[in-house]
This record gives sequence, structure tokens and C-alpha cells, in this order.
Amino acid sequence: MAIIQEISEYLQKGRAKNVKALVQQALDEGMDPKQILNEGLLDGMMIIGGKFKRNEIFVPEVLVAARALNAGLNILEPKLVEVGNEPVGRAVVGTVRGDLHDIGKNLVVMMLKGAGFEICDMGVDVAPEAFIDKAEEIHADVICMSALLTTTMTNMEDVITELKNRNLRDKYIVMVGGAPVNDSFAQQIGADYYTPDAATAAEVAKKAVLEKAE
Ligand code: B1M
Repeated sequence: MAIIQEISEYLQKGRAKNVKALVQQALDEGMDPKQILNEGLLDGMMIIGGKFKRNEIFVPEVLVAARALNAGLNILEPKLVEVGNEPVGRAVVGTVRGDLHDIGKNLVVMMLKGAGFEICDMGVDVAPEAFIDKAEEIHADVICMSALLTTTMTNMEDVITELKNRNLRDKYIVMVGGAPVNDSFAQQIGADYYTPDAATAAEVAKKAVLEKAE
């Protein structure tokens, strides 16, 4: 079996140690880190997502698969972030209030680091005030929010409302993303950018910061 498929299958079984070893082996064999990420780790997680949706598996199985995914990501991270070097700006990144999903957010953190950003990773279940307080504290350029639930994506708007209340809206580039989020939702809540994936988020953040500085 091809190593990339093995990574996906061990991830689905929640075998973190095997995933970790196979990701390392794939890197040692010279495989592209992005291919390992997309075709091995994320492919495996998509299959888990489908089974979860169809009630074929439940939260514990999803959690062990997520742990295996994170084990693989830890090995990949240095390779994914070594792409960029020049610091281009600072970003505060977090998953919005009420939402505990952090895998996509962690990818956004990695890709932004790779694009040369200094990052403050706020974790999950982040209150609107906390995003803004931290952005002010570290003199951030960008606020990045992730949401995976239709019930929590609406909390992204609270951050924008709070920015407006504090007369800070124009100070920050606000970016949103996550499975249920799309461009029209981003426009509706007044975010600056929606991007469908972490790599695009990093590209767009870099471009936006450079444009704002001109
Ligand atoms: Co949750 N969950 N979950 N879950 N879970 C989903 C999201 C769900 C779609 C599953 C399903 O039913 N098919 C569903 C949401 C339904 C909905 O809202 N319409 C769901 C549900 C219902 C729930 C619970 C309510 C289940 C329960 O308790 N009964 C519960 C909620 C807990 C809470 O948050 N309060 C719950 C819990 C969990 C676990 C804890 C078990 C686990 C999370 C573990 C963790 O994150 N550490 C989990 C998981 C793993 C999933 C699925 C299976 C996978 C999510 C994931 O990590 N995908 C998910 C099904 C699915 O999405 N197919 C599901 C991989 C990740 C890389 O993708 O985060 O989308 P994603 O990130 C992408 C892009 O979206 C983008 O970049 C990444 C790609 O590069 N992106 C951004 C993300 N953020 C971005 C920000 C940006 C730009 C791009 O700019 C700032």
C-alpha cells in the first residue's frame, strides 16, 4: 500500500504513533509536505467527517482520529513553516466562542508562520473581547477567526461589532474561515476576507498587510 494511503488509514483508526512514524518516513523519502498533508492527513479526516455525519462513528472515534491528525501535523509543522522567512506582520488567531474545533485553526497558524507572520494563537472558545484585547496588546495587523459549527459562526460578527464599538474596526484586517463559512457570510458580517483553506489564508493575509502598508 502506498505510504500516503497508509497515513490516511492509520489516521482513521486513530493510531497516532503509526501516523507519526509514517509521516516522518514520507518526509525522509522526500515526499512533498503539502502532499502528505492534503492526500494523507486531510483525506483521512474527510473520511472520518463523512462517517461522523452518517452516524457510523461517534465523538470518541473522531477524537482519536483528531489526535492522530495532530500527531502527524506536529511532525509536518517544521517543514510547512520553513517555506517563508521575512516577518511580514502579526496576527491573532483563534476559534470563536463556543467552538472547540482546532485542527483547521492550527493549520492556519502553521501557514501564517510559514508566510512570515508572528502569531498569537488564542486557542479555542475565544471570547470577542479576548481577540481584540490581545490584538491591541501585541500590535497585531490581522485578526483571524475560525468556526466549524453553524451555531458558532455567528459569533464571528460579535468580534466585528466589538471592534466597531471600540472604534478599532479599520485598524485590523479581519479574516474568517472554517467549513460552514463562505464569502457571502463574510461580506454579510463585515469581515475583510474569507478564504477556503489555510494556505490561501496565509497568502491573502500577507498580500493584505503589504497593501495596507503601502
Ligand atoms: Co465536530 N462537527 N463536533 N468535532 N467535527 C463537525 C464540524 C461537523 C460538520 C460533523 C458532521 O456532522 N458532519 C458538525 C457540525 C455541523 C454543523 O454545525 N452544521 C460537528 C458537530 C455537530 C460537533 C459536535 C456538536 C458533536 C457533538 O458533540 N454531538 C461537537 C461540538 C463541540 C464544540 O465545538 N462545542 C463536535 C466535536 C468534535 C470533536 C471534539 C469530536 C472533534 C474536534 C477535535 C479538534 O478539533 N481538536 C470534531 C471533529 C474532528 C469534526 C470533523 C469530523 C472534522 C473537523 C476537522 O478538523 N476537519 C467535522 C466534520 C468535517 O468538517 N467534515 C466536524 C479538518 C480541518 C483541517 O478542516 O477545520 O474545516 P477545517 O479547516 C479547513 C478549512 O475550513 C479552513 O482551513 C482548513 C483547510 O486548510 N479554515 C480556515 C479553517 N479555519 C479557517 C480560518 C481562516 C481560513 C481558513 O481564516 C481565518
